[in-house]
Amino acid sequence: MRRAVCPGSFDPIHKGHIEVITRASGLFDEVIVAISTNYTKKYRFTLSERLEMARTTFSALSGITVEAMGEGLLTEYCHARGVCAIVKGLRSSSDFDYELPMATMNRQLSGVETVFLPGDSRYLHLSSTLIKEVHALGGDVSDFVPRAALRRLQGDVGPDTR
Ligand code: COD
Repeated sequence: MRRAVCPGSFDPIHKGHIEVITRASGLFDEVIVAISTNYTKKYRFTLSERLEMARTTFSALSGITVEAMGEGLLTEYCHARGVCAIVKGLRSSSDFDYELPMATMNRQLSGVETVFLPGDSRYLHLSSTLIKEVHALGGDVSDFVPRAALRRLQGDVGPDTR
């Protein structure tokens, strides 16, 4: 069983994330979408809201599961969950410059490899930050996020307090 992890904040999940995660699931037996919680970071959505958006998005796809990653090192999470590879999407050379030291550190810490997938050209401009800003200023982001994330952005569902 070759299990990979796609880690991220997913605040909220968007179509760039979904496209990379779906392609990763074609390369591995199982892909875990691991949602991070970093208490020094300010999120728009709670962990349970981010879990719900991702779980709803991938509910029809076998081989993709969604769970919380916790606060610790990603390499410890990989070890605990029997993960052999970390999959990251790349939008630009600056993403690569940011990701390469983490990939090297993670391999030296634990032997886990990082696999980079080039983002799809339709979604290279997408980031959760930009989507939240465009939405907050009244722009239509419905082409960029799954229905579950659009509902959360629009406040059509109450806060998830679990
Ligand atoms: N197209 C393709 N890929 C994309 C796009 C897009 N439009 N947008 C984002 N992505 C990729 C990102 O490159 C990233 O790989 C992934 O999707 C998730 O993106 P975000 O923005 O939701 O997540 P981040 O960048 O906030 O997540 C950072 C991590 C949680 C992955 C990172 O901080 C981490 O590994 N933390 C664990 C703690 C740890 O081990 N630290 C030491 C590292 S050496």
